[in-house]
Amino acid sequence: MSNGSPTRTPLQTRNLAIVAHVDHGKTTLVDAMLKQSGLFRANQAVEERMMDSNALERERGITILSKTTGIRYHEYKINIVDTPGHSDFGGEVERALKIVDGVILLVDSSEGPLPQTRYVLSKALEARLPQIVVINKIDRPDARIDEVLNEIYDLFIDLGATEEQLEFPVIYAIGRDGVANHERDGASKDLQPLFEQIVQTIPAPTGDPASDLQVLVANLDYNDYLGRMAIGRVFSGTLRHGDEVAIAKLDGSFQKTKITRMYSFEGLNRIDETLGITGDVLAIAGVEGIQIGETITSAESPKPLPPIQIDEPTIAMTFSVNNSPFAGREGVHVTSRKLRERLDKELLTNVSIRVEDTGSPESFKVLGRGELQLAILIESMRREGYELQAGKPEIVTKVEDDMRKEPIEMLLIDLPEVYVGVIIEKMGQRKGKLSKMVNNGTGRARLEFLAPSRGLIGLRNDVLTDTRGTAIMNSLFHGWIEWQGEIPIRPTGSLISDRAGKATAYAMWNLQERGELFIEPGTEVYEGMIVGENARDADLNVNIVKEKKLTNMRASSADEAIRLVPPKLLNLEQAIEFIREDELVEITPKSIRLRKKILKANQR
Ligand SMILES: Nc1nc2c(ncn2[C@@H]2O[C@H](COP(=O)(O)OP(=O)(O)OP(=O)(O)O)[C@@H](O)[C@H]2O)c(=O)[nH]1
Ligand SMILES: [Mg+2]
Repeated sequence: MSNGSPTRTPLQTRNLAIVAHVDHGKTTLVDAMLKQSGLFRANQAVEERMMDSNALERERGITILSKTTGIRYHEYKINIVDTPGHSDFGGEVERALKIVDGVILLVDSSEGPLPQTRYVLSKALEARLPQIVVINKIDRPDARIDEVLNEIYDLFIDLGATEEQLEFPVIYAIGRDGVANHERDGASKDLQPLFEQIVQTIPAPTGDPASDLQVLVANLDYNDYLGRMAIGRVFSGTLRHGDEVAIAKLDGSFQKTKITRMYSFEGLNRIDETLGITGDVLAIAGVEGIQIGETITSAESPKPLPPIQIDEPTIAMTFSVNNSPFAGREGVHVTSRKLRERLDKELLTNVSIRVEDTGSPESFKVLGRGELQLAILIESMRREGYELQAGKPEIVTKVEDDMRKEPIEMLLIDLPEVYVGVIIEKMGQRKGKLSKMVNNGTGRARLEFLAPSRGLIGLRNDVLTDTRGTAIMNSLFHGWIEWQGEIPIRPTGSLISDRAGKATAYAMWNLQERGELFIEPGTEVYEGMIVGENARDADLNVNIVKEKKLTNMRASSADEAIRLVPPKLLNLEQAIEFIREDELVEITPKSIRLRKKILKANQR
């Protein structure tokens, strides 16, 4: 056990979160901070982006969940929360901000502030958290350091920052190389200037270790031996191993319990603790049934902290039991009870997700912050052995002042000039209004739109196709507006298998001029399964299992000459973006299939 000395004071603790737009280098900077705090042996091989520890994070190269680590710097203990930068995971950032006393706002030296920079900064300003601005990746050949700094000032002003808030310190960094400086061409070769700045700018926790206990629970964890664990921050008082405490539940009740284990965070490890004082961030066991937002507090004079409240979900999808003809072939968890249990488990840790009943016991309405967030949930479920079907994502609307309102988003598209016309036209169809256009003379332009969130569903694929993969798109929830009327959906129909069987190369060869095919030859299909996109606007039932009649065969060499256009195998996000209201994505651990809700051709 370490660190249990009661002589420690909150003055030696710093709690901060690193926030930024996606990919601006947060997790990489944390790597460098961990390495330079002496946690590893000199030549110890460590992975890149150590904090991105779950499989989906590593595969996709993005952070999905906020995670806490801690380092030592001289006599200080610095707890760092690495947050995700993708807008769908904004709930993770909001939650992280509840347990810190300041933030590092990271901005890429070339990309500058982007929509999620705006979002995280607005949340930090709202919470009155001091910031250290880090202009990162200054090694980029296309760095625009001075311009970016000006853009950051503009953003602060735009968000109503006070004079005092505008006096943020600026650090220039190459996170990947572990270098930080106060001046853009400073001589420091390590992160010393950043560590110093943290100690100076991020205030020590206030609150009295001698007063009544208040620990806010911001995250949950599970341990096979210890059961459910709460990850929280001590806001006041002192917590000891074995203490009898109360959990102030979200419903206002109190539940007595005994603390059985406590850990602090150090690098990638957890350190056994006997004592936690004001300001400490701890993982705590002995709190079975605890939920995010609840307070662990004194049993004698309980003082709950305000529960964590975060922004509402904006998108909904129906998850239902797989009832396709292939149901149960590939998954282990296939019943509605299993589905419900899994969703309930998700609700415990994923604060920005909601689940509603639909009137049918077979399906649930799952609400979240975006398509990616829901796709990640589905992806995790299929890896755990679940089968399910997902419907087309819908935007959450609300009625206010007798008016039906829908969310709008600020959308930023950075693209080569030549595509500006095409994209403005496309956005027009999706009810987007161009609000700003910047052309910085480099051959690329930046378009800013206000568009209904509905109009953004499936947009990414479209824009990438139109711009040959060169556009960069970012969007941010902007507010609510009056329902904008119908938005034309996918202009194409589906190619639908009219019978069960195995797709043949011969049939596919004949079908490929109709549109793009989604499956490989040999794939097993059922009646009502979508096998491609029809170039025309109506659905078309096709026979994709047709065998070549032997009598018509010229020679066997002709058969080998069949050259199929490679099929477009949709990944989960693409499949979700593709389907219409009367279609579903069928997800199993092994397959992603698309289908009509009504399978029988003669019933559609
Ligand atoms: N040139 C350059 N690239 C960097 C630097 N720091 C990070 N990168 C690269 O930027 C990319 C994104 O890095 P991450 O650390 O995953 O970014 P992040 O902000 O954690 O991303 P999310 O968590 O998904 O929002 C990676 O390819 C890094 O190698 C840097 O200082 N210079
Ligand atoms: Mg990251």
